[in-house]
Amino acid sequence: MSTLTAAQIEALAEHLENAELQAYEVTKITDDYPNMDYQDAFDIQWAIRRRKEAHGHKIVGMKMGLTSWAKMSQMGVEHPCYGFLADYFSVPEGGDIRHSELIHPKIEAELAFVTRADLQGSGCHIGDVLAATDFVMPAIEVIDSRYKDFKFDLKSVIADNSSSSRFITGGCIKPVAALDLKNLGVVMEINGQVVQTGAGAAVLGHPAASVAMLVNMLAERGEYLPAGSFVMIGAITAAVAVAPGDSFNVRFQDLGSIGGRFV
Ligand code: 0L1
Ligand code: MG
Repeated sequence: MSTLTAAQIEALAEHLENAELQAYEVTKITDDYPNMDYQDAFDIQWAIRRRKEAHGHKIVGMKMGLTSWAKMSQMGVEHPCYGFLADYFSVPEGGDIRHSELIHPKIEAELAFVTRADLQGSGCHIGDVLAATDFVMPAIEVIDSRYKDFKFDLKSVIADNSSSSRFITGGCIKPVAALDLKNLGVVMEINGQVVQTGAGAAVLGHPAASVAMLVNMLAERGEYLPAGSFVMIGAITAAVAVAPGDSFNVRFQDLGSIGGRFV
């Protein structure tokens, strides 16, 4: 069921995409559309995705967000969400991220799964994901909610592509059999100071559970995850705000590290 018209979906997609591209804050969209539902929210996100593709961008991956209980309670929402990753969101490892292109960025330590077989829900589970995974690699996500003061509800954040803005991959790739994914530790440093630590199980009890949830959520729209997909699983640590001049380095047990700098 949806409550918004096709014209309202397109107008809200344009509104949120403009805020992303021009790096300005907006009020959460449920303030103006209190009766909008989850289908409306995903329709807006998918309309933003179509706008990117129409402008010649490639969709290079998917991300899950709000996959830890700590993050859900930190942000005051009650369910994980997903978003898409466009080609220009990708920053090279060790590269500079221009803070002025963003509103109020925060970084998160994540893992990414790259698949070698199609995954289709409903009923997708951890075993399906592990069997279909080619390799796992470290990832850092830069989230940047377009909403004022990073405050939103779940419908508003889904429409805003789940705060996606930049990501970095690096370190080593390993097959799932070579990793203890639940106990895989991460240490995040900013300007040489340890600011966050965590382990893979922070993400829905097992990192592969996040990919399974994505597949099952995609199935609700008749979509699936094709072989060769890159999927970020959501934050293992809390998100940390960054300022221009900050450099970061995140160490991932058995998978190397990823560093970069905000300029
Ligand atoms: O976990 C995430 O990638 C963030 C999803 C959206 C919520 C937020 O902006 O904190
Ligand atoms: Mg994230």
